[in-house]
Amino acid sequence: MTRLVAVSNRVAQPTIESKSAGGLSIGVLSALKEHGGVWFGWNGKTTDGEPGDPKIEQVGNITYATIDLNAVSFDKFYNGFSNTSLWPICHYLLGFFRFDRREYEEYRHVNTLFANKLLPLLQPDDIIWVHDYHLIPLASELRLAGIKNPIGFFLHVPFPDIEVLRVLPVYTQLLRNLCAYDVIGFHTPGDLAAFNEAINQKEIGGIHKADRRNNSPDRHFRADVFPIGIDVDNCYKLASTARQSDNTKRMIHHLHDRNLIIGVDRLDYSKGLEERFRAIERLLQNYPENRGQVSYIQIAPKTRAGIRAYDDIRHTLEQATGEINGEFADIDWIPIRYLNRAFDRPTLMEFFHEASVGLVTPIRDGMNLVAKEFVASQDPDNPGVLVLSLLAGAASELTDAVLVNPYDIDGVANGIQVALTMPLNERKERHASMIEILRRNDITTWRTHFVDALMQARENLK
Ligand code: GDG
Repeated sequence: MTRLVAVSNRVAQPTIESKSAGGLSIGVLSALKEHGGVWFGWNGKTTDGEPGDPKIEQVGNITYATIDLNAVSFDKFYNGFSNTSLWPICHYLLGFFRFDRREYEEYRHVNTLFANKLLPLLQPDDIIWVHDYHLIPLASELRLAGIKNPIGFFLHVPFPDIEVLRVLPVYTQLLRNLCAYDVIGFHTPGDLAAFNEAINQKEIGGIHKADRRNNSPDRHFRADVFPIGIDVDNCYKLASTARQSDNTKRMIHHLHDRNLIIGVDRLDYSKGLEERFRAIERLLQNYPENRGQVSYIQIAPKTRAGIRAYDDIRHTLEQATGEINGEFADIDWIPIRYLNRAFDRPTLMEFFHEASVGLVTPIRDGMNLVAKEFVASQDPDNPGVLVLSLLAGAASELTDAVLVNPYDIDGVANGIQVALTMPLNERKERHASMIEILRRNDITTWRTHFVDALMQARENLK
């Protein structure tokens, strides 16, 4: 029987309490829950020595196979090349980019290690689905070890334009590594177009559409768009238990019937939080009627502690919150509640349900699941309005959101004002049209289309 083997850097293990799993884990877990299979990757623990054999744990229809990583190796692979070279490049944020060849070598070493630890677990009929930028060379490593199974790769972050990609000294190697997969998936047509342009560059020997061979004369790869989605009904089910959780009751009590504006993001400089806080300030300056009438709650659980840019953004936001609250707060009201911690998923969906405005304004994002969860959590008879960055992948599907450029502080403030004052009929129409898109491209469609593409790759080889 065909097993689905998902591989990602981090595995969200069921036995470890994790309130903020992040977009990749949410997507992989939902796909595996439906299909069943194996999830292989790092368990979140570092050791002084070399990692041992994978620890196997069966929960329901999912087999979790996880390994430790050596602490020094992890630092160079994850904090270094993955998150200080690749992440900024993929998000067009070159001011955060740094390159160190030793970190790149460790990145390759960890990919070799992943391949070696995964090998003994693989069966001839398995289809393998590798996730995200941490593991681009994995298929090449598995092929070197003789693995013939179909292997797919899904990129959860944007694929950058060639002129940006070229800043990375090792980009040609990584492009060749990508071409070793049978299926390469992106969130948006723009990402796919950027990839196609990159592989046609002379530097990598120009892999043309008609001749997409991946390291062997009998294999071709398919690159395509698979926009990640959510479980729409599940979000609404969690959301519509509103006013039941203790946190939600307390939140509503302190809201005093004011309009709630909500943001939920991993604490990451790509999420545009500083610009968003300034847009709230501008809203209160440009539209003073909102003073005392709106409450903005920003939930931002910490991630990637140990990378300087992530500590810096925390300090910047603490300072901005202090300044804005200092300027506008009254005896019985503060404009911004900035919560630097995670909440459980049902509570988040309940908060979305209560909000008049969902503020999702990343300065670049592969897709952005929060935008989709916000829409799915709304009451169709009285929905809140999504204010969405044009630079998030989700904007290519959710065209009925209030679309804004996150760098344009006045523009975002204006977008929030439009959302706050939007008539009920228009809110209902926009919501209905977005729900239709969310249902069409939901998590099942994402998983099914990708797995079907891998099955097809196997057929093509016969
Ligand atoms: C990457 C790409 C792409 C957030 N805070 C809490 C919490 N979350 C959940 C959200 C959502 C997920 O984490 C975040 O997903 P996003 O898509 O918004 O962003 P990334 O983590 O950057 O995800 C992104 C995604 O992969 C999927 O391909 O869309 O572009 O960057 O589900 O609800 N969950 C809980 N508590 C929190 O405090 N429980």
